[in-house]
Amino acid sequence: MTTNVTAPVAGTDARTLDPLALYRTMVTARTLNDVLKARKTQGKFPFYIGCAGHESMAAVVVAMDDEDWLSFYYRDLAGWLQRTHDVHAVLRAAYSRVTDPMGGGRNMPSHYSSRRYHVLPTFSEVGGLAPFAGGVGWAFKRDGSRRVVTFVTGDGGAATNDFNVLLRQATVHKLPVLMIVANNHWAIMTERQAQWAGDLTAQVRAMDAIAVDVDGVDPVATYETTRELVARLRAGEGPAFMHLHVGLLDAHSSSTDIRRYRTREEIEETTRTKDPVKRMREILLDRGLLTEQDIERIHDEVKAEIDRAEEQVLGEPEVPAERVTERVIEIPPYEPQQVSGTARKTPMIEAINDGLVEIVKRDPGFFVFGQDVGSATGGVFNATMRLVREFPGTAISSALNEQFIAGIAAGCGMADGRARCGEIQFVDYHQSATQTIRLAARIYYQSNGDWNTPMLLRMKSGSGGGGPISDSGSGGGAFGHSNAGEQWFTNVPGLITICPATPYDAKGLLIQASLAQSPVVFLERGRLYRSDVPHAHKGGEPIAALAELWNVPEGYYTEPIGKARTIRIGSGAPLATIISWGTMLLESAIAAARFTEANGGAVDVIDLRTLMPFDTEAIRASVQGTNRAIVVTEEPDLTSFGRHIHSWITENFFWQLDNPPAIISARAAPAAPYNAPEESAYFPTAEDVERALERLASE
Ligand SMILES: Cc1ncc(C[n+]2csc(CCOP(=O)(O)OP(=O)(O)O)c2C)c(N)n1
Repeated sequence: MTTNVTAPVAGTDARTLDPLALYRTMVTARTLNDVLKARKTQGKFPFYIGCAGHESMAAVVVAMDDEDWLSFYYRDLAGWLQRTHDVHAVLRAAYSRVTDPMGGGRNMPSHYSSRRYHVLPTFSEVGGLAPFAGGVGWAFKRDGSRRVVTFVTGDGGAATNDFNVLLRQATVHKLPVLMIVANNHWAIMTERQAQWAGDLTAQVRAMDAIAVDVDGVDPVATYETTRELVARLRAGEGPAFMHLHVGLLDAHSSSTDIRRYRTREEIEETTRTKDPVKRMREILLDRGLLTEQDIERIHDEVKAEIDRAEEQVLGEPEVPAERVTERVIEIPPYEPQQVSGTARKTPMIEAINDGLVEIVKRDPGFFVFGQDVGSATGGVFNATMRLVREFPGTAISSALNEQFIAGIAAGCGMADGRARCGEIQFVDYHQSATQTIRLAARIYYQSNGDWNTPMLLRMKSGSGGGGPISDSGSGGGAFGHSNAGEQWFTNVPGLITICPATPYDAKGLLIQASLAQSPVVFLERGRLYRSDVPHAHKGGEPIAALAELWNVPEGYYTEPIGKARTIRIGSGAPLATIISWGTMLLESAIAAARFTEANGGAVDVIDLRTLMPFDTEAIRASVQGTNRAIVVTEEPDLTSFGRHIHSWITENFFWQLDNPPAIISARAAPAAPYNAPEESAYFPTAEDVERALERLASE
């Protein structure tokens, strides 16, 4: 891999252990835990999940540099305190105060997060951060900073797909990731045996990671082992796995009654033998570093500090309700530029190649990661062919696992602060990555703007075949290769969804998407990769209003996100507005050309380009003039993005419309079948749009 991103360099000397300071942190965690548990019981806030039994996480953090990143579990209060020394933040999160630095009071307590302290934003989804941690490790390996990222989960979390993806990311690419499973034997009420069979540590070792079992009740042993592992990770020997054996001294959370699923004997045994705070105290007493009086004093001081902090936090403002829609999505500011490069007729696949090259030229840390993309052909659709030829190392072939790809792009984007690109070969197969994509889109909101997740996910979507369906007929993409995709993405808050219809827009929008701080799904219609300008009639002239959009300038230019393009076909006042995107823009333009040729007048064809957030003003401006609207979508006629647009038009223009807005969509079937007759019956075409225009015009 190339090293091309400047970054802080982590030290090679592990921090030496100050056992008294460590003890104080652990006592602070336990005391704060007990205060928060009591406040929850008193009804001061709705939820608390505790750390008792997991305080050795502070010792893990001592063994790391401040430049190293952390992905904590909800049990890692002691780790949080060791890194930040911020008791106030914990109380602010519990009491949901605007001052909460983890998310302005938005997230549940114990979901640790801080960009400043390099603590990745904990998700409620157990294991959810794991693929992101792989991406952070990837960034650290690329930038040569010798930083390490630590990811922590529980024995339940070890069974998640996410954790297994991280194991694969970290081992295949030898990433500097320390993976910790804090095994307390319970996953809510389910015992460890339900999570894996055999020896987990041996299994991870067999995957080619350094893997060790550690007594997590002993903070000093935990520190020593972490120190050793971190040194090996910095030396490039990574990844490492630490199976940390701990005990859970409380119920799972404030919503669980411990006595209903654990026996009295087991609870007593765990309390007696698995308390790391007690063990640390014994170590310090044994070594003569503390007396009983010191211990009492430390406890009193810690309690007084927490009491003072709580009093202060209770005086801080609560969250105003009207904030609820703030910081959902960030659209990059747009500065129009002069496009100066020579333009030439170019198919969309070449425009995408060009766009990727322009991005790499300005951002040498940029790369595309996806199945086959590093091959000589530049993936199965050749989108990365120029990167492979001209910028070695910027198109990298991935394992066959979409969540793996999304995690690398998302985590690396968070570490680098700029979008890195994942390519999903066919949109249909993004589904194993759904959770990672959805969480990436939530981070900005969840952290109340503290974190961004720049990520560019490109994917081939839509019906198989080449060119407009009306010209070229069926494509045989069938199940697994022909879903439109927008129905899956446009309803994810925080996600930008783009679907270009023309080569010019594909390049300009792709470059602009790489500048976004919110994640972007970029739907490339496979049919359009090599499509020519559409013709109203076979063998006739190309549609003039579209021809210009096949001329792609050389060099750098951008097109704005969130802005539609209105294409007027015909002349005079427009009679109707068609709202479409992707391949359906071509079908709509063909229909409009045929209709205006036969009937005179004009039709506005709006190419939405950005599907979410969509351009309400462009629709308003046209529909208010025409009073007739047709939405054309390639999605099946079920709950869909097209239906959303249709509903939005109905709600906003009902009293102005001359007739009910029409929706033209694929049929309500799972996907296009392989055989030609059924496939043709499934997808909408220009004929359907033309018929709708005729009907609306005659009513
Ligand atoms: C993906 C997912 N599934 C289910 C849950 C509900 N849930 C929350 S915590 C938990 C158990 C986690 O157990 P473990 O990883 O062993 O951690 P522990 O709480 O024992 O420390 C479950 C099932 C969740 N939050 N996320």
